[in-house]
Amino acid sequence: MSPLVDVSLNRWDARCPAAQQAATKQALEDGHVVWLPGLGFDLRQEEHALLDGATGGAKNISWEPRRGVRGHGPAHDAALLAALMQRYARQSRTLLASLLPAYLPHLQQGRSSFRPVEIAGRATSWRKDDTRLHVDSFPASPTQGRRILRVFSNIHPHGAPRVWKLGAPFAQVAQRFLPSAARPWPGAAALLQCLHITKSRRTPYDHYMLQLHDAMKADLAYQAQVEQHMHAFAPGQTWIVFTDVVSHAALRGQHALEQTWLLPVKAMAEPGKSPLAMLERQLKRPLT
Ligand SMILES: O=C(O)CCC(=O)C(=O)O
Ligand SMILES: [Fe+2]
Repeated sequence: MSPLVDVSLNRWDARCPAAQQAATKQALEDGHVVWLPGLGFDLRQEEHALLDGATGGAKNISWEPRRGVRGHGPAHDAALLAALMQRYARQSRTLLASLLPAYLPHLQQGRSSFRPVEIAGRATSWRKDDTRLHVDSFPASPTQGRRILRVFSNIHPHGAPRVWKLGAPFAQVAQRFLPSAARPWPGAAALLQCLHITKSRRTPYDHYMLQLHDAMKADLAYQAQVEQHMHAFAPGQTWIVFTDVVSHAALRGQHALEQTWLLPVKAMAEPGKSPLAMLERQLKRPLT
C-alpha cells in the first residue's frame, strides 16, 4: 500500500465531510502520511525577505509561545519570524480542527519551526542526520507516550521540492531494533531531569524510542537495504504525519515550515496502534 494518502483540500479552514475526517484519522493512525497537494501556506510580502540572505547556518529556527524565537542568526528579524511561525501554528491548528476535530480538544502545542537551510550536503553528526531513515524522538523533550503529530509545508519560492524517503512500518522497526536495545539505567531518568538535560522525566517509553531512533540511523546496512519510497513535496503543498511511527528521512529541499503537536494516546481512535502500546506489547511491561 502507498505510504501516502492524498486529501484534496485547498483551504486551511475547509469544511470536511465526516467520512473524510474518519478516513484521515485512520490513515494517520495506520502510519500513512496525509498529503495535501493543494494546500499551500502563503507568505506575506515582508516575509519573503526571510527566504533569501544569510541564515547564520541555523538548521531549525524555532518558536514557542512561552519562549519566543530561538536559533536565528543576527541577520534575521526575530519579530518577523515570530509572527510567521505564530501564524503557521494557528493555521495548522485550524487545519487539524477541520480534518481531525476529534483530536482538537486534546492537542498540546509543541514547537513551530522554520527550516531555511538546504538539507542536501548539510554537515551534521549521524545522530542529527535526518537524511537517514528514523522515527522521531526528542532527547531533551520526553513525550512520555504522547504522539508526535507534525504538519509540514514547503514554502520554497522557486519550485524546489522537499524530497522525503519513507521506510518500513513501525512494527518492523520495533521487531528489528527493540530486542537489542539497552535497558534504561536505574536512576538515569531522575539524573537527566535533575541536570536539566531533559525538560521532564524521560520515561522508559522515551528511552526505547530514542534507542530506536539512534539504532536506525547508526545502521548503514539497514539504511541501504530496508524498503523505501521516495516522495517529492512541491512548494505550495502541506503534509501531516505521526513522525513517531512513520520511518522518514528528508533528503533535500530548502525552506519549510513545521508545527509539532502532541496528542495523548487516549485521544486516538485506536490507542492500540500507538508506539507506546506496540512497544509495551513487545516488551510485555508498562513503559510510562
Ligand atoms: O525537515 C524535514 O523535512 C524533516 C526532517 C525530520 O526528520 C524531522 O524534522 O523530524
Ligand atoms: Fe524526523
